[in-house]
Amino acid sequence: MYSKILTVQDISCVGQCSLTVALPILSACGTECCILPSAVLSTHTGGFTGFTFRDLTDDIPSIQAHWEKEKIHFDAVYTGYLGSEKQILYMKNLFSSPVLSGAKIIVDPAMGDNGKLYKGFDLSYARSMGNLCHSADVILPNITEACFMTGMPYQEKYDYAYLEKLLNALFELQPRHVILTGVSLDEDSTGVITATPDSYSYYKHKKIHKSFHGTGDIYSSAFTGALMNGKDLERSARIAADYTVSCIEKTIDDPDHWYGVKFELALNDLMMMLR
Ligand code: PXL
Repeated sequence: MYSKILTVQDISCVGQCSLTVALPILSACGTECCILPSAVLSTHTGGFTGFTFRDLTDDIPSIQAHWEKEKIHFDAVYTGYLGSEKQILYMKNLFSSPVLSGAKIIVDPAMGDNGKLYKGFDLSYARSMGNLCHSADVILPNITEACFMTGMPYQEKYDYAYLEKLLNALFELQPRHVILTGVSLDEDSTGVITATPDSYSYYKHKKIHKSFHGTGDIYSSAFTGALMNGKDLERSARIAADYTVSCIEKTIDDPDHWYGVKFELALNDLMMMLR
């Protein structure tokens, strides 16, 4: 099943995140990857200082208008890091454009981790992102992003009761499905929850005790690639988790490689999992 996916996120020129991972991963999954860059940064914003930031918000309406004129159509859209609140509003408009009629809508509300928002984002941005979830078939927040979008308090340690509350709060945003990432109920494991409004399942895997930039983008790209290869939600969530772990394992022994993960070295594993 060859599908054409539009992904909207930034170009961090250096840093193995957003478009520089989404493009190769979606291509490796055998899907056509079209892009709408939300901003251009010299590096990502985690761990680097003095990075440049060119906001491309104002280019979005004319790019969309051109695609509409050309009758271009995508089978899915996957949004990640967006450069401004106005851009979130533009995404709402894009989601209802003929270029995306009948398309799967996948929203990764990439804006924070470890209880904090990334540099440049505030509560108002988080609320707007929560609003964008309303149109989505699948949203892929981590626990931090889920808390900021719903107003639930962030906790480092939690139990199933807390997670159920968080899922209920997320479903009030009215996405069709939720994949909640980075769910760790004990010291040695982490995992992902795949949820509909009535049920959820937990895929638990080994935890690597170091966090890396860009793994959320790698997860969402692999998830989208698997889903658009006809895998069901749960299977796609597992494939993406196994691939992300494999990327981290290929990086962990290299202390100089702190800004991202060597996802390229595990692309073959991902392709095998899609067979
Ligand atoms: O990986 C998420 C991400 C994407 N884009 C930019 C970022 C980050 C995380 O820090 O800074 C620019």
